[in-house]
Order: sequence, then C-alpha cells, then structure tokens
Amino acid sequence: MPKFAFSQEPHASNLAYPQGFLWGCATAAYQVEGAVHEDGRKPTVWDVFAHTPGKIYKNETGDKADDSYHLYKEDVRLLHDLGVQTYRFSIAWARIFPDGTGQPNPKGLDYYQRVLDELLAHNITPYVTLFHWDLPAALPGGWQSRDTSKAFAEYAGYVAKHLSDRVKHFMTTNEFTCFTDLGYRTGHFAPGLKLPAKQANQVRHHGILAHGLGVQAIRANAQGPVQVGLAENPTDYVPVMETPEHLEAARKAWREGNAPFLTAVMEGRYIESYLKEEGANAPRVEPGDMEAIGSKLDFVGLNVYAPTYVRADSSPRGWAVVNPPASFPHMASDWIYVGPECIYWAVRSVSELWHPPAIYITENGCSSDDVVNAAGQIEDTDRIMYLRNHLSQLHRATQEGYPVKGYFLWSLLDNFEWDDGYSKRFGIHYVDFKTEKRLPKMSAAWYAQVIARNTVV
Ligand code: GBH
Repeated sequence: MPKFAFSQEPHASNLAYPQGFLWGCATAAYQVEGAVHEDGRKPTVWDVFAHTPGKIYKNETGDKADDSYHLYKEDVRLLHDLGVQTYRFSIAWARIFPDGTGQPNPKGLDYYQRVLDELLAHNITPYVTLFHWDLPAALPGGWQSRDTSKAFAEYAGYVAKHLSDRVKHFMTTNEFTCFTDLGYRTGHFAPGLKLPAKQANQVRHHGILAHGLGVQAIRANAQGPVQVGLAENPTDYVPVMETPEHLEAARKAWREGNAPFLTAVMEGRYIESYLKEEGANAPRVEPGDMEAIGSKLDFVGLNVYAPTYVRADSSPRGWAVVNPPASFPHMASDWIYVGPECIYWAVRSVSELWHPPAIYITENGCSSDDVVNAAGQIEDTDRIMYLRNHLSQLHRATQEGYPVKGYFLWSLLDNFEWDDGYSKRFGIHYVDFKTEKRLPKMSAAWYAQVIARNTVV
C-alpha cells in the first residue's frame, strides 16, 4: 500500500455510512482468471470472439488476463489489505461444465473451493455471480436456444448444491443487455451476431428465463438458506431536476425503458408499452416462463456507472431522454459520463418501483489513464474523484432509508476489459500485464480509509 500521511483520529464526518454496511470489490472470471486451457476448462463464446481478428482492441484476449487462476492468494491478500468485508467474483460455467451441460468437471469446482478457502480464512464473505458472459461455446445456438436457459439452471443448481455450505449469496446473471443485445443484436460482444429484432428479442427472453430458472434451481439445491439475486445494469434514468414533473418522467422512464429486463424480472410480466412497441417482434413466452422470471428475489444488485438524463415531455409517453452535450465530462471510457447522482437514483428508483428487501451496488467504478510515476506510484486522483462523488450520493440513499446494504467497487484489479482489451484500466490495483505484478494505486489507499472509517473521506 503506498504510504500517505493519515491521522489515526476518527474525524467527524456527515457522510458516515450505517453500521454494518458492507464494503467490497468485484471481478469476473474471464476478465481476471486466464488459464483458459487448464484443468479441463473448454472454450467459451468470449474465447472464440477474442480469437477472431478485429473484434477486440489490438486482438487482445483473456488467455492470461491477471492470471488469477494461479495468483488468487495474492488477490485475497490485496482484499485483506483493503479491509473489505466482501468480495464479488464470478464462476466460469465452462470450468464446472466444460460443454455447458452433461458431465461436470471436478477440477473446476476444486479451483473455486480453493478461492473460498482463502477468502474465508481472511474473513471475507463471498458473493458469487454464476454467469458473467462466458457462455460455454459448445452449447448449440448459445442464447438463441431455450435449452441454454435450462442448461444454466442445471449448472446453477449444481454449484448451489456444492458450494452453499460456504456461499450464502448468489447472483444468477450479470447485465442482461450485454450478453443478449450486445452479443446478438449489435454484435459488439460475443458471439458477435446481428440478428433481426424478432430473434434478438427471443434471445433477451432466454436471458431472463435463465435467471428465473436459475433462481428456482439455486433454492431447490442449496444446503440451507441462501440469498439469491442478480446483478443488473438497468438504464439509469436521472431526472434533469428534482421537480414533480421531471421526477414523474424519470419514474416512468425507469419502468418502461427497462421493460425487457429488470421490469420483467421484478413484475413477472412484459408490460403493455413494451409489448405494443415490439408488436409482432415480441418474444414468444411459454407457460410458466413469467412465473419463473418473476421469482421473488432476496436482493437486487445494481451495476452503476453513468446517468441517462430524462425530462418530462409532451409526447404521449410523457418522458424524453436528454442526450449529453459534447462537453459533458467523462472518464477514460467515453461512455462513463460523470453524473454521480445516478447511483442515488438507481437505488431510489428500484426501491420506489419494486420495494426489494435489499439492494447492493454490485459494481461501480471507472477507467482512468493511469501511469506509474517516477516514484513508482499511481496517483489516480480522477478515479478518487469519481468514487468519492458516487459514494457521497449513495450516502444520501442510506440517509433516506433505502435498503442499500453494500457496495462492490469495480474493480479490484486492472483486467481484460472486453472489446477494449487491456487498454482501459478499471482497477484500484495496477497490473503490469507482462509480469502480472499488482501495485496498489492511490485509490486503493483511499478506499481502505473509507472502509476503516465507514465514511466518505
Ligand atoms: C460492466 O459493464 C461489466 O459488468 C464489467 O464486466 C465491465 O468490466 C465493467 O462494467 C466496465 O465496463 O461502446 O458505447 O456501446 C458495463 C456496461 C455496457 C459498458 C456496454 C460498456 C459499451 C458502451 N457496459 N458498454 S458503447
């Protein structure tokens, strides 16, 4: 940890978090593990996509990534040094069921047992995501097939059965839009398809169906009581100002703009406006699907990065998105517009619309153009600025009584940032991708202080 002068005096702060608030960091399997051919793991759609020339920045791949498959003990040491209570990581489906279904691979499970041993030995509570986009490539048709949703449920049930003695918090899927629309409609993400609307909407349906069947399978197979949720990145509509008409517009936008995903999950149905908008392209739904999809959740996980501003509008639907002007500030990734109040609105909107028993911020963080300076340090004041402002806004949500229980910073480490390869660094630890050496940034020292004092510093 870089040395900075910190007084040990607890200082008076009006940004103190509730007692028992959980601080953590997040990562995902394909972005950190590497070891893609090891111990029986077979290719995923992301292995295939990354090895297709032209898909990823500089044709980089997750073959080695942070090598966390071998260096997980170092990673847990970093978590311990931060003082986090929790760690969110994902399990690679293709390590557990290399073909997606059929025969399980005991060596895959062994790896996660080792990770859990290490976390629990350091008193860090695991929060496990079951699917963070790394779909086993062997599954015929990928998410175009309903069978993939069923295969996911089998895999989720298997993991719950074997790990629920020690894992009590499970998230089914991460960010529906990224593995459905980006994978099958725009083609930016694996598997890189550009399907017409009717088929792309069916892929969306299979995504949320996998979640629903997964929730049921986890509960049916767990060894004892577990908490089940998901990690979702709804479009985060923020009212342009807090006046009644714009508040109302944002509330409508939240529900209608997220209709195919979070709204369907929280309400167990496709709302009228979505069905009308899609018309003949609306997804085909089989009996029982919406009941599974609408399974009551123990918590909702929200991945929050940037706002979408919305205002009242005279159109029939009553709301309109306000596009950011060219001067709107953003972080190193141009899509990370800096609008910290989005984290408050995410929690408040989900609470007001659907009243889940608990909410976690399952991801929040940013890319910065980090450089190691002459003194060997990374002074990422822009990342600290981004995080401090988001935590100040999240504090408002805790003060107003919304049930937000914890926060996972994205990310513990610089890692494979999907189509951006290694060009965008999100870690609070710098990774030298040649040597795999980890180096805490100034933001790591800052976050350790936030955690130790349970307040924004
Ligand atoms: C999350 O995605 C992911 O869960 C995580 O794995 C990832 O590393 C992290 O955030 C940081 O990106 O090029 O304008 O079409 C965030 C949602 C959606 C953000 C797709 C990037 C592409 C924007 N992502 N988006 S654009």
